[in-house]
Amino acid sequence: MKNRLDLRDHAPALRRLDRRLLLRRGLSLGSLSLLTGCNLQDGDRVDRVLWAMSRWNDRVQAALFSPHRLAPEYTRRDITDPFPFNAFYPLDDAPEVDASDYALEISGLVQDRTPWSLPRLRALPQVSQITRHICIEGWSAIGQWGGVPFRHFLQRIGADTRARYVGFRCADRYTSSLDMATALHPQTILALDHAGSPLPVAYGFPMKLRVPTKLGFKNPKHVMAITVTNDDPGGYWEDQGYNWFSGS
Ligand SMILES: Nc1nc2c(c(=O)[nH]1)N[C@H]1C(S)=C(S)[C@@H](COP(=O)(O)O)O[C@H]1N2
Ligand SMILES: [Mo]
Repeated sequence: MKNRLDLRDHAPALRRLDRRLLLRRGLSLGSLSLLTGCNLQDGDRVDRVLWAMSRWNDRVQAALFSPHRLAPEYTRRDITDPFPFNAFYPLDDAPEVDASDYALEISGLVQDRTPWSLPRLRALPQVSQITRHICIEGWSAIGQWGGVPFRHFLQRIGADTRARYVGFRCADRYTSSLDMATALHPQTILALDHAGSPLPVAYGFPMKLRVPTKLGFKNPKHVMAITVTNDDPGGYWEDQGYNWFSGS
């Protein structure tokens, strides 16, 4: 134990984590070193230890994620108006995607890689949901989104649903990714509408992923390309240390 990192150096942060684990999951920090499966060495930087914890947290969250547990749905009266805009740049810089030559790219572990035009996406079965979007920056808002159940879309393109991840690339070079269980969740939708009309530029025209079981940053807007893969695609915020699973 001598050359192990002394976790007591980070007591306040760890106490908070311990409390959260205990409250939310009935786990304790005592089990952490056993469960991480990584030896925390003396030379390890604190950020590496925290990354290791975050990856361990992903595994615990993925194990506890239920494909059947639904995010709460709300009524029209609950809708936040105006709905907030957020991106890693100001609204004026949001990408203007041309609807007429939009062609959603498909790659990876799928049978049919034919790109999708907007009329073809609109011809698929559509659903609508009123759910809460929660941003890691400390705000949340209730909105209405409409579009194609993503599970249906994945089946339609012959995706290998045993693959681990679905990755997204956006018109503004934003990227994100989902685990397959979340991609197949009944409330995950390939959204084309916001508040009953085609998505405005602010909220991701012409298409975004609406994932009410995930934090806002895992809801990519202006999606141009989708890939099904076993190699963790990461993402814009995921790669900067935001917890990858980020359930809400
Ligand atoms: N393409 C793209 N998608 C994105 C982002 C972005 O900067 N670019 N920001 C994410 C974050 S952090 C949030 S909170 C939501 C904001 O979505 P909204 O503008 O519809 O509220 O979009 C997510 N998806
Ligand atoms: Mo966010």
